[in-house]
Amino acid sequence: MSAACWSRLESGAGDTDDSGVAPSPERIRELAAEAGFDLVRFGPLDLGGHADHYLAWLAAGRAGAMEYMVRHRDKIVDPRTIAPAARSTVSLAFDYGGPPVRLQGGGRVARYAAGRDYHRFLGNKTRWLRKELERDGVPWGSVRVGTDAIPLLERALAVRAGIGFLAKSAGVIHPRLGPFLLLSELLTPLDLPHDPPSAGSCGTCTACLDACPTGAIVAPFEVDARRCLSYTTIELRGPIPTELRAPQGEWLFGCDVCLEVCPFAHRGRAAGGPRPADLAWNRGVREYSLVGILEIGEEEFERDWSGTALHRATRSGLRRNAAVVLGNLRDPSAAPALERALGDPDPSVRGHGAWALGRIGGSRTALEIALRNEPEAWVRGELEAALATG
Ligand code: B12
Ligand code: SF4
Ligand code: SF4
Repeated sequence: MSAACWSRLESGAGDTDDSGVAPSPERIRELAAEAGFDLVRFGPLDLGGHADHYLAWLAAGRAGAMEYMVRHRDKIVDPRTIAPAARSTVSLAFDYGGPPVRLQGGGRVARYAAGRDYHRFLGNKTRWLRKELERDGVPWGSVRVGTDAIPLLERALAVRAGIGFLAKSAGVIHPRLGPFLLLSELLTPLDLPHDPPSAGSCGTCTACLDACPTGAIVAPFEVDARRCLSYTTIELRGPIPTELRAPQGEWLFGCDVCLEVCPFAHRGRAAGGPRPADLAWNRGVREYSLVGILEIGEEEFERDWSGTALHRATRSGLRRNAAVVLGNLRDPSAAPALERALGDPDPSVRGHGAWALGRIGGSRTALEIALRNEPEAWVRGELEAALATG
């Protein structure tokens, strides 16, 4: 144990006495690897310039309707408010790279969402690590677990700890493992020796800015969430802005374009080799087609999609997204299902179904009948637009 860099654990940091022997940095690195993490680094809690950048980002309205980002602003910019005794972060990363995720017959899903919900499996790994640290003498209850479970700027903490470099896509990239990294962290009362900043940088590359289908990367390092497909297909409730539907292309849930075009993309697990069980595609992704999703019932949705990240989009959101993708694929064989969708109880499904039929063409009679019966003004607008363009 390298005691030189250790101070005694803070008095009152946890619920038990603080006289335990703290685990060494080497031991923590070993345990993190045993838990299944690909990277572990130690860093400060202080966010440096990231806190101001976050506040400016919020002030510019870039968070859209993610009001929790505003509500928890004070905690997010100062991690000590949620972990007063914390002194260092144990920053963790998991490489989820792999082949593109395609549904049968068309439709794409962001790679991070194809297996089990990462909040669960990475959360379990991180909590296991916390338990081991407590077993090794860190006061019980003094360590907070991140994994998108508490208000934290996870990328900022990861960059500060040297997990990877901050990329122009706003992501954290490791020079050897690439951009397909999920982040997690422990806020600990330990004085851990901080790791140096990561090597690597984007250099003069701008591939992600050029390729983003919606122009959501409005400047290097700056994403306007309101334009990002990961926001419109997952976080946004209700109608997707009309101008963002065609650029959605085949993306049913999330988007990997800024990661796929990156020159660092074909590294780590993305380059091949064995894959952990947590990344095996879930039943929903394996078995459903876009029409199957458009017509999915509540019971099937819960049975086949709970425990996956896609569940967050809600049944209504996934059906809406499926309608948009069917419209973008312009496959006439989807028209009967989309015509049935015009009579759906969910206005979002009716409205996006109408838009999709407008893209495919035909279906005039179904659109005209639906227009006569439609109670919602915005859906009537979609039906009229579809009749005008179809
Ligand atoms: C809200 C959110 C989103 C939103 C907004 C994204 C965004 N860029 O802000 C939406 C829904 C659009 C989204 C999309 C995605 N997300 Co997301 N998301 C989050 C969440 C919950 C908060 C992010 C946040 O605070 N954004 C606010 C902005 C300002 O911060 P930021 O994105 O971290 O950007 C940093 C840089 O911009 C930097 N910066 C920029 N300029 C400057 C200048 C200076 C001087 C400084 C100092 C810093 C700086 O400051 C910011 C903070 O450090 C985090 C989890 C968490 N709790 O942190 C996951 C998280 C960021 N998402 C993640 C992922 C995987 C994605 C997607 C790839 C998913 C997908 N395939 O569909 C896309 C990527 C889109 C993109 N290019 O960013 C991972 C990123 C992992 C990584 N290696 O970077 C995270 C960390 C989740 C996790 N635990 O792994 N996400
Ligand atoms: S996830 Fe897609 S839409 Fe969002 S910033 Fe990246 S490329 Fe653009
Ligand atoms: S595509 Fe280019 S600019 Fe974008 S994150 Fe990768 S290296 Fe950086």
